[in-house]
Amino acid sequence: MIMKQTSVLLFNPRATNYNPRIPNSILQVAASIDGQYKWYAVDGNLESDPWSKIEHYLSQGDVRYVGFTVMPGPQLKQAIPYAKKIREQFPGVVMIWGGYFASNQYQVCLNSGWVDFIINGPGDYSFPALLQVLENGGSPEAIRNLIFKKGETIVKTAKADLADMDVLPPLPYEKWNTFYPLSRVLAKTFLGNKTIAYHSSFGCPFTCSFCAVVPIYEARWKGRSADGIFKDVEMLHREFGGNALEFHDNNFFVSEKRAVAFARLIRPLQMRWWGEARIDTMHKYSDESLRLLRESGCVMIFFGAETGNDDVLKAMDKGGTQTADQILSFAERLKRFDIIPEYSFVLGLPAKTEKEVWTQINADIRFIKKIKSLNASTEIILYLYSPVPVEGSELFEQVKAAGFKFPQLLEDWISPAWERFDLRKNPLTPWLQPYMVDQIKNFETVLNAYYPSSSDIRLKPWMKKVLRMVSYWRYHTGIYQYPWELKLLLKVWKYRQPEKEGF
Ligand code: B12
Ligand code: SF4
Repeated sequence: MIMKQTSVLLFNPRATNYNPRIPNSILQVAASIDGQYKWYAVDGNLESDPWSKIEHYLSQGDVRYVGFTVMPGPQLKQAIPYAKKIREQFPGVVMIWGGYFASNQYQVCLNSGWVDFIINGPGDYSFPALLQVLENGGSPEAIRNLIFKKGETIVKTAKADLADMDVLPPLPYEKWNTFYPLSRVLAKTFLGNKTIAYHSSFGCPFTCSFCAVVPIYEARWKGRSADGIFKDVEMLHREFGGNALEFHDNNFFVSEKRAVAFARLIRPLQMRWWGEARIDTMHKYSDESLRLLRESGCVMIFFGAETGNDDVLKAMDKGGTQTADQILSFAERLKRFDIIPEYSFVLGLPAKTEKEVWTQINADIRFIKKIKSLNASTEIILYLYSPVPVEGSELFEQVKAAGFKFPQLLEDWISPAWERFDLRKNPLTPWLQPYMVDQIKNFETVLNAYYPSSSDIRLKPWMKKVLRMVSYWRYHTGIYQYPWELKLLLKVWKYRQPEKEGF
């Protein structure tokens, strides 16, 4: 293969201030062009001033294409102003965005005038195909998973079939290691002090109507084989000292066969590991499989419990088979296997009346307390519902009818209010009243104090004891208002909620 003269710069905007992870998004994009184009990487998580690094590369004159990976939330704080600056200072550079924000909010990105092309979903074949057309001529319309503007019209090309991850090129860890030592992204977590972040499957086979994965993957899922995953993990363990593992798949446990095969392979390495799953899927796993997962080091699994209301679960299109009873009994079941269930809830969904919204919030709070009484080790993650544009879903239609609108300008996404919205912490949704948000936040504070997360490795056992004692009366009486004393303690001890960092 002949290496092209033109170079590509890939940028991972800052997503976190603590414990950066292996940037799988840009690594996988880099893999798709490695050997064909010279590429550079800038990781915003590892730079105090990424702009000067970007400017340095762009001033060399060989970079013609810049690729940003963009998810909603903090990444926008660098992605948006840097894209603007690149357009102003280096107008000849072609700007290509990918990632969940870019794919789901493509209009506002393209209308900014700073983004030329969006890779809509996986970029493994589309990105090199786009570069090929831009270098040698041809029609971008023929490229799958692409969105761009032709005059004033937005062209959205057809979706490609999901790629077979076992035949995709390996991630260029060694090359990335020449930009930044890989050890810097082997994070210290409750799983281990060098945690590998690994992404082993595309998509998800379900269609929950609040989920950003749905418009991109349209209920498709495809996973790498257990052997393929193990080979990579074993290499990262051997070559780079990785000693724990975090799966970044949307739904790692879709296939029991694959999960069990992987557990058998990884068991001798005795690494602690974590992944995301669905309750109804895993409730079908046999006891033997669950035992094996735990023996292999799987200590915690993240589940979207969402709500304890069966009608709301149905309206969310949670796949049909998840029920409140199942959420409770599965938490109890996992206790037997010593696997910690990490249950996330989406509170503040729209309803027909204000009273219904309020009643549901309080019902969910009671439901969460019931889960805790059955399995106190269950980790609870609370999110406020942030609409995702799942066109055609009943929920999104309801959201639009209630007067909700996304920002019309790209820059508006970095206003403080929208940033909190992205973090699923802000009620820009018209049906959610401030007193409702207070109730959720105050309950969350009391819950965090009474049951501090075991994934916060900085909190000492004595601190947890004090927090529990001080919050006891609030938790049991249900008086959550104004929990200033708890807020102060959590702040002083720098308590870190798992969802603030994404996990
Ligand atoms: C790792 C991760 C993080 C890391 C950031 C890692 C980093 N970049 O430095 C951390 C933990 C910091 C994080 C944070 C958040 N995250 Co996050 N995160 C993920 C996760 C689990 C994996 C991303 C990943 O590496 N995927 C693997 C790669 C290979 O897949 P990919 O990104 O889709 O990339 C492919 C294509 O999209 C495309 N592509 C992507 N980028 C680019 C760029 C170019 C140039 C091209 C050509 C193509 C391309 O090609 C790639 C290869 O096929 C995803 C879920 C997921 N499975 O993707 C959620 C996810 C992206 N996060 C999400 C969210 C909302 C957040 C938060 C903003 C909020 C939250 N509460 O979780 C927080 C921010 C917290 C904060 N710091 O304040 C959501 C986005 C949902 C949405 N509404 O769009 C996701 C989808 C999780 C979910 N299912 O809800 N996150
Ligand atoms: S199961 Fe999870 S990843 Fe899949 S569609 Fe539902 S919320 Fe999204």
